[in-house]
Amino acid sequence: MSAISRRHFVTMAAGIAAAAVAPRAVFAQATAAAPAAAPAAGPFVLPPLTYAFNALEPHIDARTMEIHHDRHHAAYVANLNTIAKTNPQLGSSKITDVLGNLNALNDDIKFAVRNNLGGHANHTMFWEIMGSNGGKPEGEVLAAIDKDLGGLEKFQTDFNAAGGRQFGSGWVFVTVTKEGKLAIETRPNQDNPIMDGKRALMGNDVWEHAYYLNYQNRRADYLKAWWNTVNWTKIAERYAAAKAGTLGV
Ligand code: MN3
Repeated sequence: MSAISRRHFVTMAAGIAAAAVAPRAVFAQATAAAPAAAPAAGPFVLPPLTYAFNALEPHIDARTMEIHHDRHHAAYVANLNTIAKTNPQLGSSKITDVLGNLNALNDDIKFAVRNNLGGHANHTMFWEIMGSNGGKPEGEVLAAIDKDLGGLEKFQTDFNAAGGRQFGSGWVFVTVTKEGKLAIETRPNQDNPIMDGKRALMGNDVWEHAYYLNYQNRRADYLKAWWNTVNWTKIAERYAAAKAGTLGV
């Protein structure tokens, strides 16, 4: 091997090694089909939507989806990459580990990590559990809804009511234990159940940016319509992962 080709090989090998390590920090990896929505300027990557911006219409309009994903979520990712420049351990840690132990962080980044990594985790879950081929809850998830949440109709009514009561910005979640037990819980801002040692099976974003273009102040109408976007196949996968102890964000 000549010096030049050897150097080329070494560079390539280093690149492959870096690529093999990098996905550890990228918990929602890009699929081959969808281009990344933001340039990779650090260890955190905006996960591309796996459906079109208009796929959830008329329940969530394309413009809201585009702004929500490409600007709001992208901003959390960009902020994390900025923090990671001076705190590289942030980019090489598991997101669930960081969110589950925020008090281990230095005071100068704790608040920003809580908001931006929480926002990154929340939105990654949010895009994943929506889609145009929603289906219905069945099997184990339906059995858990019947057992813990009083059946599908009561669950949806109670979930919408909790989302409506959340004052200001925040989220309404269904949390899930390793035993598969479900509960409806809200969180303010970009807090996530991981911060309390729990996991979100699913959740809805009740920040005004999630619905204001189409629904203005009618959050209740948005909460009701949102059920038409829910991808129960994904939620069944998340439920199985939660029971296996492998559910990420
Ligand atoms: Mn949002």
